Amino acid sequence: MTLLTIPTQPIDGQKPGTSGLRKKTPVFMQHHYLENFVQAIFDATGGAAGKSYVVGGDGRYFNDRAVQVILRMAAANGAAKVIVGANGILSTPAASHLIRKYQTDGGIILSASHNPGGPNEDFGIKFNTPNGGPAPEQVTEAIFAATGRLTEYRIIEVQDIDIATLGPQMLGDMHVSVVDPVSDYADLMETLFDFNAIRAMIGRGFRLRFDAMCAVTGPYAREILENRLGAAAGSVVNATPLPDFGGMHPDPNPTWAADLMDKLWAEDGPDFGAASDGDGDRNMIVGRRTYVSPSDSLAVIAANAHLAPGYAGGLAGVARSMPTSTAVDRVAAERGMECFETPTGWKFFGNLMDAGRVTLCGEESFGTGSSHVREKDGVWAVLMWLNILAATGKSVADLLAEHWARYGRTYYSRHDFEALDADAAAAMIEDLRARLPGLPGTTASGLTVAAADDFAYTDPVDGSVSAGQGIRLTFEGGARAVMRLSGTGTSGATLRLYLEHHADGPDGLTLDAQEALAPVIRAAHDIAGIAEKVGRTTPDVVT
Ligand code: G16
Repeated sequence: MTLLTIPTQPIDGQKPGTSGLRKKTPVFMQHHYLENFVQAIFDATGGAAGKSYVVGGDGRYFNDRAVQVILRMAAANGAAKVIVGANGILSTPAASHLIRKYQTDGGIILSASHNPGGPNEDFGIKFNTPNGGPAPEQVTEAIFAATGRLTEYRIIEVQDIDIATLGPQMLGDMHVSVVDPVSDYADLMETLFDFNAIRAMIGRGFRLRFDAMCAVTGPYAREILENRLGAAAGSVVNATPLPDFGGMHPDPNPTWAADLMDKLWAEDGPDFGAASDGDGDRNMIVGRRTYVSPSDSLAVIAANAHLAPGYAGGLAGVARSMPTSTAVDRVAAERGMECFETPTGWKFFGNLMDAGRVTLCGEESFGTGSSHVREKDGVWAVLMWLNILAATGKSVADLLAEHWARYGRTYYSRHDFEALDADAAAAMIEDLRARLPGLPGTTASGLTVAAADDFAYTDPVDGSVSAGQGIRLTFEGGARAVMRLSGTGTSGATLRLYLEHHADGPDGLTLDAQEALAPVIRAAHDIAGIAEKVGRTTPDVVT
């Protein structure tokens, strides 16, 4: 075994986005690309000497090679121990749990989340801090700065390490512990939810379908839903993680999980459906002929979480990302809970959870989670819903209808315009930003702008400020449109247009969301000039 110090040079563009560094797989496979970024992580966080880490990923193409490189680099940089999921597999929430459980100095997670995987698709890497959460902006900026200063990286030359066999081994002076990716996580779920009640509901004939989309949650869902909770064999579909996700786009939304939607709309379809994404942190919840928008899911969970044993004492507070609908705010107001509005990105919830200010967090981007880990958690959200259904004996449709009857319905939709010319998209946002001060009082498509700003967030725990987090247009009558460019794409730009409109009820709660939102959709297009500036009139994906 030889310790090598390899000369290198900074590589442009290694700047983490909303959630780590995401690029096309061939970019990551370029000479030194992964190695440079890993060395920058170590350099920017005080070095790896004597430290311990968790390493794993969602199993996408290049995951296995990247894990070997990271282990060899951790050993060469003097790390004391690495805990690695068998075959390099860990869902993102399971990795977060292991970091916390074994109190490591952080973790390196390999995933491009909901982006497709494969030799010509996407790959990603991110660093999680010792609290188990995604590195906050100060840390990702330090990593980016370190990528610009690199002159060398350290790695040991050695045969591939056996990461298929569970148990301890040594890599030079570094301990490597290969762990079952599922068991610790599944045990944690048993402490939070009433497995007996869910098992009894399933025993009474409740049928469910979980679509793992050939991504990382298959083994987790099989163990928990089928083995521990007694769902019929085959309830978990697309359950084998594949390097290219079987060609699927593992993004749990009605567009990409269309097969699940079809099954839930079919005659004699199951009572409950759910899907998760590449790395297991996202979720989509569907009832029989009932789609639950992520914002509504967050609000329903906020109103009912106390029915799950792990949350019986109530929630300390809730948080949502700014573009997420205000449905949860209404629950928080009624319960007297603090409710925080943060920028897009799970990393912004970490301080609030660490400070004990919030228990439950959620985003419109199919992310929901709690302070049991510091990542959003797809399987957790599914179990929370199952626990609520078991405790109330209600269907998803009834639960949602009763929620709307009590709190009103916040109609919500996100329109994505993908693969835009990056310069044109940035220019459109810049132009809009420049016009914000003049917008209040003006009218577009019959709606009058009441307020217009660019969202800035001051973290209430550490005082850090994050500006430029999305353009907000609020209209008289309360409708809202938000626009921002995605920070997770790997080619061109994606414009996200988030739309909401609240109806108090009791009438007008059962409209089609697009119909209810039609006026605010028109106004947002008019004001931003989407057709004129980026040449699009219809979105590629609607959620
Ligand atoms: C990541 C972040 C989320 C964010 C989402 C969308 O999710 O963790 O907080 O809401 O991206 O971000 P954007 O709108 O910038 O594309 P994931 O599941 O991709 O890690």
